[in-house]
Amino acid sequence: MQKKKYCLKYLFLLIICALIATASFAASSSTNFEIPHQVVDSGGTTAASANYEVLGKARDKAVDTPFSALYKIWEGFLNGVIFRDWNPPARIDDLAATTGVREGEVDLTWTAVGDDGHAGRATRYIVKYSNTPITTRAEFDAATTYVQTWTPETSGSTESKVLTGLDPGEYLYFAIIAVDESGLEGDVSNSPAAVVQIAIDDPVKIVGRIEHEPKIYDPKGGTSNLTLDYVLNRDAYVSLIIFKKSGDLIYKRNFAAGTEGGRLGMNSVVWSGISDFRQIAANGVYVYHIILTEGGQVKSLGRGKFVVFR
Ligand SMILES: [Ca+2]
Repeated sequence: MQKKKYCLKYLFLLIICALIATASFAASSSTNFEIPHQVVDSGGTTAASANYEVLGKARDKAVDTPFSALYKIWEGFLNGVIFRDWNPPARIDDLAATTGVREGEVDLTWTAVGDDGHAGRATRYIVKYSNTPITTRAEFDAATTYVQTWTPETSGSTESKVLTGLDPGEYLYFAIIAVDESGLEGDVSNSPAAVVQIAIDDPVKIVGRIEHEPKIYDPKGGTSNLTLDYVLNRDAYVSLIIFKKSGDLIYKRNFAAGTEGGRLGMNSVVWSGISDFRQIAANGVYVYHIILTEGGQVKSLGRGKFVVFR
Protein backbone atom coordinates (compact mmCIF):
# COMPACT_ATOMS: atom_id res chain seq x y z
CA MET A 1 0.00 0.00 0.00
CA GLN A 2 2.78 2.39 0.99
CA LYS A 3 4.68 1.49 -2.23
CA LYS A 4 1.70 2.28 -4.44
CA LYS A 5 1.33 5.69 -2.76
CA TYR A 6 4.97 6.56 -3.60
CA CYS A 7 4.46 5.46 -7.20
CA LEU A 8 1.50 7.81 -7.59
CA LYS A 9 3.55 10.65 -6.09
CA TYR A 10 6.34 10.13 -8.65
CA LEU A 11 3.84 9.90 -11.48
CA PHE A 12 2.31 13.19 -10.38
CA LEU A 13 5.78 14.84 -10.27
CA LEU A 14 6.57 13.56 -13.75
CA ILE A 15 3.37 15.08 -15.13
CA ILE A 16 4.20 18.45 -13.50
CA CYS A 17 7.72 18.35 -15.01
CA ALA A 18 6.33 17.59 -18.49
CA LEU A 19 3.92 20.55 -18.21
CA ILE A 20 6.74 22.89 -17.17
CA ALA A 21 8.87 21.74 -20.13
CA THR A 22 6.06 22.49 -22.63
CA ALA A 23 5.43 25.88 -21.06
CA SER A 24 9.09 26.87 -21.21
CA PHE A 25 9.15 26.11 -24.96
CA ALA A 26 6.22 28.44 -25.51
CA ALA A 27 8.11 31.25 -23.81
CA SER A 28 11.22 30.75 -25.92
CA SER A 29 9.47 30.75 -29.31
CA SER A 30 7.53 33.97 -29.14
CA THR A 31 8.84 35.31 -32.45
CA ASN A 32 6.33 35.10 -35.29
CA PHE A 33 7.49 33.50 -38.51
CA GLU A 34 5.53 33.43 -41.73
CA ILE A 35 6.31 30.56 -44.04
CA PRO A 36 4.43 29.14 -47.03
CA HIS A 37 1.99 26.48 -45.73
CA GLN A 38 3.16 23.73 -48.04
CA VAL A 39 6.58 23.70 -46.40
CA VAL A 40 5.22 22.50 -43.09
CA ASP A 41 4.90 18.76 -42.95
CA SER A 42 3.11 18.18 -39.69
CA GLY A 43 4.98 15.56 -37.77
CA GLY A 44 7.76 15.57 -40.36
CA THR A 45 11.38 16.25 -39.66
CA THR A 46 12.48 18.88 -42.14
CA ALA A 47 11.08 21.21 -44.80
CA ALA A 48 12.20 24.42 -46.50
CA SER A 49 10.58 27.72 -47.35
CA ALA A 50 11.95 30.56 -49.45
CA ASN A 51 14.11 31.76 -46.60
CA TYR A 52 13.78 29.39 -43.69
CA GLU A 53 14.33 25.73 -43.27
CA VAL A 54 12.21 24.03 -40.63
CA LEU A 55 14.17 21.54 -38.63
CA GLY A 56 12.68 19.29 -36.01
CA LYS A 57 9.19 17.94 -35.44
CA ALA A 58 5.89 19.74 -35.62
CA ARG A 59 3.94 18.41 -32.68
CA ASP A 60 0.68 20.25 -32.70
CA LYS A 61 -1.99 19.74 -35.33
CA ALA A 62 -2.56 23.47 -35.29
CA VAL A 63 0.06 23.77 -38.03
CA ASP A 64 -2.48 22.24 -40.41
CA THR A 65 -4.66 25.29 -40.08
CA PRO A 66 -4.05 27.74 -42.94
CA PHE A 67 -3.76 31.44 -42.19
CA SER A 68 -4.58 33.15 -45.47
CA ALA A 69 -2.13 31.50 -47.82
CA LEU A 70 0.44 31.31 -45.07
CA TYR A 71 0.88 29.56 -41.84
CA LYS A 72 1.50 31.94 -39.10
CA ILE A 73 3.36 30.07 -36.44
CA TRP A 74 3.47 31.49 -33.00
CA GLU A 75 3.97 30.34 -29.49
CA GLY A 76 2.29 27.19 -28.45
CA PHE A 77 1.65 25.95 -31.97
CA LEU A 78 4.84 24.03 -32.48
CA ASN A 79 7.03 22.10 -30.17
CA GLY A 80 10.70 21.62 -30.80
CA VAL A 81 10.72 23.33 -34.18
CA ILE A 82 13.90 25.20 -35.10
CA PHE A 83 13.95 27.69 -37.94
CA ARG A 84 17.24 27.90 -39.71
CA ASP A 85 17.89 30.91 -41.96
CA TRP A 86 19.81 29.74 -45.00
CA ASN A 87 19.44 32.78 -47.25
CA PRO A 88 22.29 35.34 -46.91
CA PRO A 89 22.13 38.98 -48.00
CA ALA A 90 22.62 39.62 -51.73
CA ARG A 91 25.91 40.85 -53.14
CA ILE A 92 26.31 44.65 -53.31
CA ASP A 93 27.13 45.31 -56.95
CA ASP A 94 26.99 49.09 -57.25
CA LEU A 95 29.50 50.26 -54.65
CA ALA A 96 31.03 53.60 -55.71
CA ALA A 97 34.02 55.39 -54.14
CA THR A 98 34.96 59.04 -54.53
CA THR A 99 37.52 61.31 -52.90
CA GLY A 100 36.04 62.88 -49.78
CA VAL A 101 35.71 66.54 -48.93
CA ARG A 102 38.16 66.73 -46.03
CA GLU A 103 41.67 65.41 -45.56
CA GLY A 104 41.74 61.64 -45.04
CA GLU A 105 38.20 61.09 -46.34
CA VAL A 106 36.62 58.89 -49.00
CA ASP A 107 32.87 58.81 -49.74
CA LEU A 108 31.15 55.49 -50.43
CA THR A 109 27.66 54.98 -51.86
CA TRP A 110 25.74 51.80 -52.67
CA THR A 111 22.26 50.31 -52.71
CA ALA A 112 21.36 48.42 -49.53
CA VAL A 113 20.59 44.70 -49.85
CA GLY A 114 18.35 42.64 -47.54
CA ASP A 115 18.51 39.97 -44.87
CA ASP A 116 17.44 37.39 -47.45
CA GLY A 117 18.85 38.32 -50.84
CA HIS A 118 17.18 41.61 -51.67
CA ALA A 119 14.38 41.16 -49.10
CA GLY A 120 14.32 42.79 -45.68
CA ARG A 121 17.20 44.48 -43.98
CA ALA A 122 20.70 43.24 -43.29
CA THR A 123 22.11 43.47 -39.77
CA ARG A 124 25.60 44.84 -40.31
CA TYR A 125 28.34 45.49 -42.84
CA ILE A 126 31.97 44.42 -43.10
CA VAL A 127 33.95 47.16 -44.88
CA LYS A 128 37.49 46.57 -46.19
CA TYR A 129 40.12 48.53 -48.09
CA SER A 130 43.39 47.73 -49.79
CA ASN A 131 46.01 49.15 -52.15
CA THR A 132 45.03 46.45 -54.66
CA PRO A 133 41.60 45.45 -56.03
CA ILE A 134 39.49 43.23 -53.74
CA THR A 135 37.92 40.69 -56.09
CA THR A 136 37.91 37.41 -54.13
CA ARG A 137 36.88 36.36 -50.63
CA ALA A 138 40.56 35.65 -49.85
CA GLU A 139 41.53 39.20 -50.90
CA PHE A 140 38.62 40.54 -48.84
CA ASP A 141 39.76 38.65 -45.75
CA ALA A 142 43.35 39.85 -46.23
CA ALA A 143 42.36 43.51 -46.69
CA THR A 144 42.28 46.08 -43.87
CA THR A 145 39.01 46.38 -41.94
CA TYR A 146 37.43 49.81 -41.74
CA VAL A 147 35.91 49.83 -38.27
CA GLN A 148 32.29 51.06 -38.23
CA THR A 149 28.98 50.33 -36.52
CA TRP A 150 26.65 51.37 -39.34
CA THR A 151 23.10 50.05 -39.25
CA PRO A 152 22.08 48.91 -42.75
CA GLU A 153 19.13 50.61 -44.43
CA THR A 154 16.19 48.61 -45.81
CA SER A 155 16.94 46.78 -49.07
CA GLY A 156 16.79 49.11 -52.07
CA SER A 157 17.65 52.27 -50.09
CA THR A 158 20.72 54.31 -50.99
CA GLU A 159 23.55 54.11 -48.47
CA SER A 160 25.94 57.06 -48.33
CA LYS A 161 28.85 57.01 -45.91
CA VAL A 162 31.97 59.08 -45.27
CA LEU A 163 35.10 57.13 -44.34
CA THR A 164 37.52 59.17 -42.25
CA GLY A 165 41.04 58.80 -40.92
CA LEU A 166 42.49 57.18 -44.06
CA ASP A 167 46.00 58.03 -45.28
CA PRO A 168 45.80 61.21 -47.41
CA GLY A 169 46.87 60.74 -51.03
CA GLU A 170 46.59 56.93 -50.98
CA TYR A 171 44.79 55.26 -53.89
CA LEU A 172 42.59 52.69 -52.15
CA TYR A 173 40.21 49.96 -53.30
CA PHE A 174 37.10 49.24 -51.23
CA ALA A 175 34.66 46.33 -50.83
CA ILE A 176 31.70 45.53 -48.58
CA ILE A 177 29.90 42.38 -47.41
CA ALA A 178 26.43 42.55 -45.87
CA VAL A 179 25.70 40.22 -42.94
CA ASP A 180 22.24 39.11 -41.76
CA GLU A 181 20.91 38.50 -38.25
CA SER A 182 21.88 34.82 -38.47
CA GLY A 183 25.47 35.76 -39.25
CA LEU A 184 25.21 34.69 -42.90
CA GLU A 185 27.50 36.75 -45.14
CA GLY A 186 26.80 37.86 -48.70
CA ASP A 187 29.37 37.73 -51.48
CA VAL A 188 32.12 40.34 -51.83
CA SER A 189 30.89 43.53 -53.54
CA ASN A 190 32.48 45.16 -56.55
CA SER A 191 35.70 46.98 -55.67
CA PRO A 192 35.91 50.62 -56.72
CA ALA A 193 38.94 52.81 -55.94
CA ALA A 194 39.46 56.43 -54.97
CA VAL A 195 42.22 58.76 -53.87
CA VAL A 196 41.97 59.64 -50.18
CA GLN A 197 41.55 63.42 -49.87
CA ILE A 198 44.87 65.20 -49.37
CA ALA A 199 45.63 68.26 -47.26
CA ILE A 200 44.75 71.58 -48.88
CA ASP A 201 48.39 72.54 -49.44
CA ASP A 202 49.73 69.13 -50.55
CA PRO A 203 51.47 69.42 -53.93
CA VAL A 204 50.17 67.66 -57.04
CA LYS A 205 51.69 64.24 -57.52
CA ILE A 206 51.19 60.92 -59.23
CA VAL A 207 50.21 58.28 -56.67
CA GLY A 208 52.18 55.10 -57.22
CA ARG A 209 53.65 54.59 -60.67
CA ILE A 210 52.72 55.22 -64.27
CA GLU A 211 51.78 51.95 -65.97
CA HIS A 212 52.26 51.78 -69.71
CA GLU A 213 51.25 49.07 -72.18
CA PRO A 214 52.67 47.62 -74.29
CA LYS A 215 56.31 47.76 -73.23
CA ILE A 216 57.44 47.19 -76.79
CA TYR A 217 55.14 49.17 -78.99
CA ASP A 218 54.33 48.59 -82.65
CA PRO A 219 52.32 51.60 -83.94
CA LYS A 220 51.01 49.56 -86.92
CA GLY A 221 50.51 52.68 -89.02
CA GLY A 222 48.78 54.49 -86.16
CA THR A 223 46.05 51.84 -85.67
CA SER A 224 47.27 50.66 -82.24
CA ASN A 225 47.74 52.68 -79.08
CA LEU A 226 50.29 53.04 -76.34
CA THR A 227 48.26 53.43 -73.12
CA LEU A 228 49.47 55.24 -70.01
CA ASP A 229 47.57 54.86 -66.73
CA TYR A 230 48.30 56.99 -63.68
CA VAL A 231 46.57 58.31 -60.58
CA LEU A 232 46.65 62.02 -59.71
CA ASN A 233 46.08 63.17 -56.14
CA ARG A 234 44.08 66.20 -57.33
CA ASP A 235 42.78 67.89 -60.48
CA ALA A 236 45.67 69.59 -62.28
CA TYR A 237 46.68 70.96 -65.65
CA VAL A 238 49.21 68.40 -66.89
CA SER A 239 50.83 67.46 -70.20
CA LEU A 240 52.15 64.30 -71.79
CA ILE A 241 55.41 64.81 -73.65
CA ILE A 242 57.29 62.16 -75.61
CA PHE A 243 60.96 62.42 -76.63
CA LYS A 244 63.21 60.36 -78.80
CA LYS A 245 66.19 59.17 -76.80
CA SER A 246 68.24 61.69 -78.78
CA GLY A 247 66.25 64.43 -77.00
CA ASP A 248 63.99 65.49 -79.86
CA LEU A 249 60.45 66.27 -78.71
CA ILE A 250 58.05 64.48 -81.02
CA TYR A 251 54.69 64.70 -79.22
CA LYS A 252 52.89 66.86 -76.69
CA ARG A 253 49.30 66.92 -75.43
CA ASN A 254 47.79 69.07 -72.68
CA PHE A 255 45.05 67.91 -70.33
CA ALA A 256 42.95 70.53 -68.55
CA ALA A 257 42.40 70.12 -64.82
CA GLY A 258 39.42 67.85 -64.19
CA THR A 259 39.48 66.24 -67.65
CA GLU A 260 40.83 62.80 -68.61
CA GLY A 261 44.59 63.02 -68.16
CA GLY A 262 44.35 65.85 -65.60
CA ARG A 263 41.80 64.73 -63.08
CA LEU A 264 41.84 63.50 -59.52
CA GLY A 265 42.01 59.68 -59.46
CA MET A 266 42.77 57.26 -62.28
CA ASN A 267 43.62 58.71 -65.71
CA SER A 268 44.14 56.77 -68.90
CA VAL A 269 45.71 58.51 -71.91
CA VAL A 270 46.79 57.06 -75.24
CA TRP A 271 49.24 57.78 -78.03
CA SER A 272 48.65 56.31 -81.48
CA GLY A 273 52.33 56.38 -82.45
CA ILE A 274 51.95 59.36 -84.78
CA SER A 275 54.29 62.28 -84.04
CA ASP A 276 53.25 65.93 -84.12
CA PHE A 277 55.06 65.97 -87.46
CA ARG A 278 52.56 63.37 -88.75
CA GLN A 279 55.12 60.63 -88.94
CA ILE A 280 54.78 57.11 -87.61
CA ALA A 281 57.35 56.70 -84.85
CA ALA A 282 60.55 55.07 -86.06
CA ASN A 283 62.16 52.14 -84.27
CA GLY A 284 64.06 53.12 -81.16
CA VAL A 285 63.89 54.00 -77.48
CA TYR A 286 61.50 56.76 -76.33
CA VAL A 287 61.05 58.62 -73.07
CA TYR A 288 57.79 60.13 -71.82
CA HIS A 289 57.02 62.55 -68.99
CA ILE A 290 53.80 63.60 -67.33
CA ILE A 291 54.52 67.22 -66.52
CA LEU A 292 52.75 69.74 -64.36
CA THR A 293 52.49 73.36 -65.44
CA GLU A 294 51.42 75.42 -62.44
CA GLY A 295 52.17 78.96 -61.42
CA GLY A 296 54.72 79.40 -64.21
CA GLN A 297 56.61 76.29 -63.10
CA VAL A 298 57.11 73.14 -65.14
CA LYS A 299 57.73 69.99 -63.15
CA SER A 300 57.88 66.31 -64.11
CA LEU A 301 55.42 64.22 -62.07
CA GLY A 302 56.60 60.94 -63.50
CA ARG A 303 58.30 59.38 -66.48
CA GLY A 304 59.02 56.12 -68.22
CA LYS A 305 60.62 54.52 -71.25
CA PHE A 306 59.28 52.37 -74.03
CA VAL A 307 60.59 50.85 -77.23
CA VAL A 308 59.08 51.21 -80.67
CA PHE A 309 59.68 48.16 -82.81
CA ARG A 310 57.71 47.63 -85.97
CA1 LIG B 1 18.90 35.70 -44.09
